[in-house]
Amino acid sequence: MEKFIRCLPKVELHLHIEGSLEPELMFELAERNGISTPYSSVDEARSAYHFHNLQSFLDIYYQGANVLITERDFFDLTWAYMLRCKADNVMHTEIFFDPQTHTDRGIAFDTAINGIYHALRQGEKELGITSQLIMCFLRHLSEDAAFETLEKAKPHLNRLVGVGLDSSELGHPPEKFQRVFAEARALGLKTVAHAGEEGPPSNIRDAINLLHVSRIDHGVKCSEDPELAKELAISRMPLTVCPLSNIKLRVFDKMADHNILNLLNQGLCVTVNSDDPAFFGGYMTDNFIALNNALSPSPQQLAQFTRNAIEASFVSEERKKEMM
Ligand code: ES4
Ligand code: ZN
Repeated sequence: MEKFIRCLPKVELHLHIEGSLEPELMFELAERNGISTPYSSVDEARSAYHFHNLQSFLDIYYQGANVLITERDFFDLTWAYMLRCKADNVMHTEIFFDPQTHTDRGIAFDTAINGIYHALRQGEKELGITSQLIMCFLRHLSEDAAFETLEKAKPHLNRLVGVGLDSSELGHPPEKFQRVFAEARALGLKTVAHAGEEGPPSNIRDAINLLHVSRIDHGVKCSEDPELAKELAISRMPLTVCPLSNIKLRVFDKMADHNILNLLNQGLCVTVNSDDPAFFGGYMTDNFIALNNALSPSPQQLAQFTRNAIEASFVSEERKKEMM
């Protein structure tokens, strides 16, 4: 089955590029930029990656991003991820970046997006991997800060397929960003949002009804509201589920408790994704293998995750047909 999983063509729809920063590259970039990290070695960094909830992870994740200074740093980060996609048989990927994590440190919006974008283009040319870029607003920051970020994105609209909403879900519900999402949609951008990761099912409803999202990122808490789960199945609203992330951040105690297979069996458009693979213990193949080991899905179910991701992706019908 591992061979089947390795060979299975995959589509990733939930990946924070800053969360793909491996400790080895973090140290390389720190040295190149003459800055220090809180860790004395790669092993020490890895052993600090133990989390008890989302916030305890976010604190370490934002700190890691401090080594990203130049356009080349963002390129190198993204290129390393594209090579990983190749190794994992990922045909297409739709990645997030968090501009505010960089602009709030004095790094220009353009520096970050240029480096990321050029690596994505090289990935398409040299590796045949197609991609899209989604800019996320940090929901623990203000609505005004999100509007300022959207303003900075305006010269780059042709490089962005959509906007998303990430960071601390508890205390920062979707309604806080209703107006900025409306403006993003008026600019022709699609919308997605993290909802129902740690927060209640009502955040999933609000992301749909107030932010008009095309996908829910995570969404696993929908099973606490069976009526909502039924509606998600009927509407085929995609959920970008991240199994290893959910275990590392204690959304579920263990993989055997994960609800992804139940949701699939109820007809929801669930997909498998890696979220922050450098911090959570693995990329796409690793997530599939972890699911396989704990839940023993059939080959048909594993393939359905890819079909769902193709259905949920923001690519042309022509590219979808090619991937199906
Ligand atoms: C994130 Cl796992 C997760 N949840 C919310 N925001 C995030 N940013 C990066 N990873
Ligand atoms: Zn995420």
